[in-house]
Amino acid sequence: MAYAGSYRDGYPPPAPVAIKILIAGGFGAGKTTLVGSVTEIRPLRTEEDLSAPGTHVDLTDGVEEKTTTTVAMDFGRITIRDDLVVYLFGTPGQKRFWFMWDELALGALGAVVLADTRRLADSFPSVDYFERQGTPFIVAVNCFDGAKHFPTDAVRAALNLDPVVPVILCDARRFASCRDVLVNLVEHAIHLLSGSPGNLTSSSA
Ligand SMILES: Nc1nc2c(ncn2[C@@H]2O[C@H](COP(=O)(O)OP(=O)(O)OP(=O)(O)O)[C@@H](O)[C@H]2O)c(=O)[nH]1
Ligand SMILES: [Mg+2]
Repeated sequence: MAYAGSYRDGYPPPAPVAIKILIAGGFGAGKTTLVGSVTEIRPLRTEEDLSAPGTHVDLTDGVEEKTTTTVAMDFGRITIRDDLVVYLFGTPGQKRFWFMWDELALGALGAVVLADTRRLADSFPSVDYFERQGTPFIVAVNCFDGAKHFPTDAVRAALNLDPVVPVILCDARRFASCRDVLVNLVEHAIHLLSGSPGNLTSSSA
C-alpha cells in the first residue's frame, strides 16, 4: 500500500516547502487563541501568569478572564500537502517582549495583525513594524463577544492602512474563520510577490 510520503521516486524524499506566517497584534487580541484553533499539533505555548505588579501595564479590559500572557511565542503547524507545510508563529503582545520580533519575523511569508476594536491603537506597532519591514500583512479584526462591531472600512481608516491591505473580520476561536484568515494572507502575499519586479513569480503564466 502506498502511503502519502512513501519513497516512490527515490531517496531521500524532497523536504517539504515550509511557509512561515506570523500572528501579531496587541496584548490580548487573541493571537494564542488563533494559533491554537488552527494548528494540527499541540501548540507550543509560552504562557506565564499575569502578575499583580503588571496590572497597571497589562490592561485586561474586555478580556477580564485572561490570566496569562505570552512571553516568547506560540508555535503551530498545518500540513497542506505532503510537500507543503505552514508554520505559525504567534508573537508576544506586550511591549517589553517586542525585542523578539526581528528573530520571529525572519523568513516569514507574511503576517496577520490581529486587532481588537476595543483597543485598536494597540495594533499600530504591528502595522508600523510590517510596513517598515515590507512584510506582506493583513488585518484580521477578532470579533469579541459584546464588543461593538465596526465595518472593515472604518477599521481601515482608523489604522490609516494602505488600500491594498486586506481587512477582514474573524473569530479567533473558530477553525474555519482562522483558516480563512490564513488563506486571505497567503493570497495577498502571492499577489504582492507576483507583482514585484524581478520576482520569480512575476512572469505572466
Ligand atoms: N469572546 C472571545 N474571546 C476571545 C477571543 N479570542 C480570544 N479570546 C479570549 O481572550 C483572551 C485573550 O486571548 P489570547 O489568545 O491569550 O490573546 P493574546 O493575543 O495571545 O494575548 P498576549 O499573548 O498576552 O498578547 C483569552 O481569555 C481568550 O479566551 C474571541 O474571538 N472571542
Ligand atoms: Mg498570546
